Amino acid sequence: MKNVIHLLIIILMSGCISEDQGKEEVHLPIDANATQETVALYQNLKDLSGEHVLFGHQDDLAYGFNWWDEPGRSDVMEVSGSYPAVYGWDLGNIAEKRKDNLDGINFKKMRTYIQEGYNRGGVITFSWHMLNPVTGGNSWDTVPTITQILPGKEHHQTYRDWLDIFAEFSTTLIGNDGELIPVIFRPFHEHNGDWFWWGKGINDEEDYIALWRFTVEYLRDEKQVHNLLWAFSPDRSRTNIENFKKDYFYGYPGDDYVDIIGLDNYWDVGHPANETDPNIQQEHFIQSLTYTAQIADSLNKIAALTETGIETIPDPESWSNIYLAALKANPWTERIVYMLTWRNANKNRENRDHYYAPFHGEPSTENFIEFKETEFILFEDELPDLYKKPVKKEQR
Ligand code: BMA
Repeated sequence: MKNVIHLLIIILMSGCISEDQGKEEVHLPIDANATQETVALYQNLKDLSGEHVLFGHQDDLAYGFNWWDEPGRSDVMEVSGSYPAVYGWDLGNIAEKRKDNLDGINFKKMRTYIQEGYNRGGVITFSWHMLNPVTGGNSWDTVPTITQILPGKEHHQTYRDWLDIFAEFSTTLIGNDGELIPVIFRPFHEHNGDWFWWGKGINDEEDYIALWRFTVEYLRDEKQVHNLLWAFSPDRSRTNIENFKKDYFYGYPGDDYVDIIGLDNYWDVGHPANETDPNIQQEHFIQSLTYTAQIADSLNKIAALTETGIETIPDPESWSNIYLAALKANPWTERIVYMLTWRNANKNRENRDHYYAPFHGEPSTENFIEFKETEFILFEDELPDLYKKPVKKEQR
């Protein structure tokens, strides 16, 4: 009898294991050698999708609307009681080994902010307003560039050198747990626009794809960077909503080169250049999120609103009426797993009102607190451990 029970237990267990393995197989990032924490982050985000949206903010720990470089501070924390769940950082200027990024954040300090966020359980994402490797100008120096930096081309070595610097920065980010900090890397964003040197109309689509693929292969296979999840993020303003599912794929490098199906959408949330009626804009916002989530689902990937916001937050109820309303609009929009609002530029340094999240005394604060308090939206203080292997839903 004892033997029969033993056998039964073994049979039952092996059933569980193979089911687990099956699940893991379909949930793996594109890097087969991704670190355990990176895989866990990917799987946990996928598990949270449909249940919660993580709130994120660019440059959150480095400065705010009226402070600069004061340890522990964060506009989001000061108004809501919690740091954001997602921290965006930009590596613009790193390639030239400059001390500071393009918005004045010292790279050594950025490293400590990244570590602080990770140690508290937050998610880190990088964009890279990369200098132009051909002209030495900035990201907005829109001369045809990609064709000159691909393998075998005149400026290829410069590009490789810059990736080496990126690799060195990314592989020396270590948390208090002694592990490499996973990063959602979102290179060459908004490439369907024509404002960056990697953009549409300036380069051929196949060159953009070749650049993306080279970048993945070089960092992953040659430089052995294994703490990255790769996010693709076209801009909504250069898609036709009627044709979104086709337009989205401009420059798409392929399923083996992308983990996160992202969308940058400032356009439908009140962009000053968008003259569409606000109610229609809201409908378009919902449609764009619905389609993004459907695309992600069809590819078995994760969907995210990789950049959003309205400069100066003209509508103080927008956290409920625009963002939450759209994210909760239907079971598809609910699958967006995080949203990243852009930076709160420091008023003294930049002498302009360029902020996208509330700060102490800013009129949308009250509504932002309501937004934070909904069960659906997660800030850092509500996060599960995203870096541990996920517990299957039914075991929670
Ligand atoms: C843009 C603006 C710029 C900034 C750049 C990179 O959207 O905020 O001021 O330099 O992002 O962060």
